[in-house]
Amino acid sequence: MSLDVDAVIVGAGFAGMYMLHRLRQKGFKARVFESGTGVGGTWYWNRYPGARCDVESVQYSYQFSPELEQEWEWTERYATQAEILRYANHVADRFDLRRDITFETKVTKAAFDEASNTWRVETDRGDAVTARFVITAMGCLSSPNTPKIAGLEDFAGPTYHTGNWPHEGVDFSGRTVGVIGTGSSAIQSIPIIASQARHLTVFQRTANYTIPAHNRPLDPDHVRQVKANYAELRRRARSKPAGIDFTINQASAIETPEEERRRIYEERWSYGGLGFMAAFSDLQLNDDSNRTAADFVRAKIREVVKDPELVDKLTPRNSFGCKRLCVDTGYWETFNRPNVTLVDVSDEPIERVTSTGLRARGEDYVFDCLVLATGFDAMTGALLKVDIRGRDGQSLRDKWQEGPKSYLGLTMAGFPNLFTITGPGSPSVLTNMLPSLEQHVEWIADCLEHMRDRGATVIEADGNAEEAWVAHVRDVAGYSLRSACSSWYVGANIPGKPRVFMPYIGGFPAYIERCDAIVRNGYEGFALSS
Ligand code: NA7
Repeated sequence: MSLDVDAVIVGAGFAGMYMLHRLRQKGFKARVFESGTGVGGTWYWNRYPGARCDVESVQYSYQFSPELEQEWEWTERYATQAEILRYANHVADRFDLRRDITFETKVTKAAFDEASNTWRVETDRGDAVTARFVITAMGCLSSPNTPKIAGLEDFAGPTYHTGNWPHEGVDFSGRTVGVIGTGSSAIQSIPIIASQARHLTVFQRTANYTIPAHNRPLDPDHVRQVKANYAELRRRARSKPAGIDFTINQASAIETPEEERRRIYEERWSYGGLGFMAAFSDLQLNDDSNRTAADFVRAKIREVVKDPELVDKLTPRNSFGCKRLCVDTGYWETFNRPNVTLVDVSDEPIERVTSTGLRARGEDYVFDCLVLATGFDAMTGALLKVDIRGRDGQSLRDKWQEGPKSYLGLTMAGFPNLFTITGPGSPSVLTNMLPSLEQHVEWIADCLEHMRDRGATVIEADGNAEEAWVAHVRDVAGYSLRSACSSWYVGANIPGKPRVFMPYIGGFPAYIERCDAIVRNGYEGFALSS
């Protein structure tokens, strides 16, 4: 049977773009399908006001090309969505990627044909492509969650989801706005929406922790230094659990004398950003240690927010960093503004959306525009939207009925020649996504090359190896307080989703070592055949 391409890649975000480039470098033919009109993935869709990456720009960037590293100029400590999207477009142009990307086309089905050991991939535009391999590069937070709130379709004004924002932007000047949600997207957008809108009403189900970004233009001297030592920075980052070059304090929070502990927290707070999580080594391991961080942040809220009733509502009750930690610019300060109202819907769900606003806690709130900052069906949502069928026609939806099961978050038993970049069971969302996806892309490309060299046409994860990996992912998660609260990490934001801690929390270095060891041991846990 003739193949149309060696590999179909699903998605032209950072993972799909690099996958295409890497496969081409190794002489494989690939076709990328992308539902958007352009490249950039997350940064293509999430154009809401204030959207930024909360990993510093010099680290949230590709490292596969030293030339690219040297020529691209980041302008701020944390890059805006617009700047990251420009970078993605620059990469697409620089490496001439577009000619192998089909835009505005969704992959709807991928089925493995056991007679020919190939995949048949179908799209919503009627394409039918045969490929030896399918590689998903669909992102972990790419399937927007629109909550099933009664009456949502009755709202007369415009409704926007932060994860699917209009390309032309939205000007809220002089308008009244309702925002549902207080996760990262809300925390980034609320200060900006509040500065434009006549009035903003925020509906909060769970109060969240956030650390100030202290964003600033990048100092050219600092950039010169980074560029002169980029390889060293990348090496250090790779040796850290999150794949980000933070200074990790190995001390225990609870065993550190109070005054010293406060000094350390203050220092991290003034520096800003996600590095706050590394202030002590046991913040996610020990309840008492965690409480010291939680109390420190709660005290900061009291310092900033003037109205004690608001302080009470804005104070998170869950453990610190259990939901994804946020990074903000002026979030709590925003609630001191006279044009902002906070409605706590933690104990009573929003009753319904009406034509003029919404009804909650027995009251009607009226506004012109509604913003859903309600997150995503994380990690599995995008994959399960595609009808993926492996051996014996088994569907991925059936296989994952009780939660995702994979070997390394990369492959699955019963689904030969299918790779999932940053899939559930890999470090993915607990790390800097760029180095994480680069590691997956390189592992996959090396694997395909290895197969070609030895004449193998099929690779498949062994069921026992998969089970052992799933158990390992679950066991490691059990040590962390992060697995204990209702977050999107465990699927708790999607009604009916099985409660499983989806990413691998054992750390990036341990994960890389495991992937490399598997290769050294002749693709241990995989069956290769011709
Ligand atoms: P998140 O972090 O999942 O936040 C979604 C927010 O929406 C969160 O506050 C939710 O409350 C809230 N939500 C969701 N459904 C409802 C309903 N039905 N009623 C009220 N409130 C609701 O998504 P983001 O887009 O902010 O961030 C996603 C990730 O992107 C982020 O972690 C970074 O990694 C980048 P809840 O907390 O579930 O009670």
